[in-house]
Amino acid sequence: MHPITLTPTDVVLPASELVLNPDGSVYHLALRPEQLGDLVLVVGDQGRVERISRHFSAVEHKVQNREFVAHTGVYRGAHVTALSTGIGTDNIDIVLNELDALVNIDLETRRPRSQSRSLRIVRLGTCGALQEDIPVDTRIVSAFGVGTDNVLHYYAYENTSAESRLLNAFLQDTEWPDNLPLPYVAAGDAGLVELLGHGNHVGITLTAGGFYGPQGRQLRLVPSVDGLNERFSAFAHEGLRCSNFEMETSALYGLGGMMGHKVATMCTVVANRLRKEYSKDHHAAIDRMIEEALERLTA
Ligand code: R1P
Ligand code: URA
Repeated sequence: MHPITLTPTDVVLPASELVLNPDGSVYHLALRPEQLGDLVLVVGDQGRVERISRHFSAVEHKVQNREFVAHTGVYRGAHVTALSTGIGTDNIDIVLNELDALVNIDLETRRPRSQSRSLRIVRLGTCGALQEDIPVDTRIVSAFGVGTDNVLHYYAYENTSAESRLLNAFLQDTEWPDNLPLPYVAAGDAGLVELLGHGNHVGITLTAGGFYGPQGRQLRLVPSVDGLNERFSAFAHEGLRCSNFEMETSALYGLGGMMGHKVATMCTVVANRLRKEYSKDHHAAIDRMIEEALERLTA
């Protein structure tokens, strides 16, 4: 996904648009530029931040504002920030814009920098598998995010041809219902997907705008379209299947890619929707994912 255009570097961003705290930190993340690592590991769950930073040889900075907890430190000589995003692509909109502001906007002059900097941003999440042969406690790396949320529709972007091919095939093969918002597609960084995907499942991730109805779960309320998950599980495109449901990747890939950052998602499977199974010890499986990701990303 590419931006159609970017804000020119001579534009001074007003106080209402680029919101800064009195200490100069960005509004929600409460971080200043020097408090951010070059590798940012984003997680939904606040509790997972400490599960990452416990591996650091030194923790240099800790901050919390609302659901956004950040620990910055050193792992094998690399400067790493573990950051919780909370749940959903609406939060990813905040997190990605503020991470990008930290590195690509001069917060003193309030102008976009002429030389842009690229972060590595890797989501270490949890997900529900949409394939019977992907068991709980295994890991899925997202080659593409298909967003059934709405966030990217508010940005001026154009798709790559691979993204357009996937979107068209997905709409056609799933007979996308008229009463649902139009999906969008964004690719992850190919190099990171290859690095993290080795020995793991690699697939197309569906990013939903909710955990229950938008992922076809039925408690007391009934989903508006019957059998949608079966259509997703049956979908395959250019060697990739619809592997999993989660709630952040499409916006992470769309916004991160447009801003010029390298982004990827790896998720531990906590639920298998076809086998109707849930992990018996998801914390242990998540810890194994964290160790594998830290190892590979700093090798
Ligand atoms: C739902 O339970 C949450 O778990 C998944 C979903 O994407 C959603 O955020 O990811 P995290 O475990 O990273 O939060
Ligand atoms: N996170 C999700 O969004 N869905 C699942 O089924 C499991 C984790």
